[in-house]
Amino acid sequence: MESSILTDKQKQQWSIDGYILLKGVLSAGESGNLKREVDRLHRRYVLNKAGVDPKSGLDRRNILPDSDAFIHLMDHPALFDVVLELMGPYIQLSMAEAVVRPPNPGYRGFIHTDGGQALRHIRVTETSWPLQIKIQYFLTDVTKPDRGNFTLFPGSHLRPYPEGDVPITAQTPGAVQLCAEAGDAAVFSHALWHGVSPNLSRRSRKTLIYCYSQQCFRTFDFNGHTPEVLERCTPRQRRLLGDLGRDWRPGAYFYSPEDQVEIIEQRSEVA
Ligand SMILES: O=C(O)CCC(=O)C(=O)O
Repeated sequence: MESSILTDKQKQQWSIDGYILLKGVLSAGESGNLKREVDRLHRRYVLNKAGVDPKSGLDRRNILPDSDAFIHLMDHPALFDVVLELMGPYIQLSMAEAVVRPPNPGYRGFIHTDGGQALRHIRVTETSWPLQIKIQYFLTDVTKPDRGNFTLFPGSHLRPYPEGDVPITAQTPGAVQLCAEAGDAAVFSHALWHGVSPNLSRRSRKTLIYCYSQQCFRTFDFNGHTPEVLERCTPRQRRLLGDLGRDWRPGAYFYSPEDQVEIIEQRSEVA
């Protein structure tokens, strides 16, 4: 990609802090529609189950089969060019998750890095493509701390974070609880320590989390996709889901296919 989508200030924040908060990337109509889809999943997979605590939240992975709106979001025009600018074109979608975090007084929140034991030990330089990024789309307003805020430790993607016996929480010095409105999105790098604050409000916080990784990695949420999902996708979306245009064979991911840049950098199409 030749021109930059990100401003100098955003690029600087990405390098130094390891995240950026993008304001108003989804229209009110889009975020409202996605929130309704998340509410539908919440009812279907949690609240409508016999004997469930009505205050239960939702943490549903691999949501692409559940709605075309979730498929469309994987290369949404407002965000996908940012993904390409940060990561380059040799990428795949690694996860798509819907989260509802209900009020939870007494909960301390949690902080972690993604990718288990290994990924937190890999800290790339400021000028490197990241191994992975995540986008958190906010579908409800979270305008004050302790409302189930997405919480992060700026700069922790560049240095070993002190781990010890004291649990790291949203109250640990250095933690930033992001305040955001429905339609905003936070983009963050793979080794950034992050998590969620307690929700002391009376409203559930609702978000969608999409993760992209370099194509030579394993995906987190998917082990292949059904023809039913792939038929609903554009060629670019299918490529993001691992359809390389050829059958898997040893070495299939050693290099990306020759048409990778052409397929991935085309403008978004609506499926
Ligand atoms: O719900 C949250 O904000 C936490 C998200 C998170 O921990 C993650 O994306 O790994």
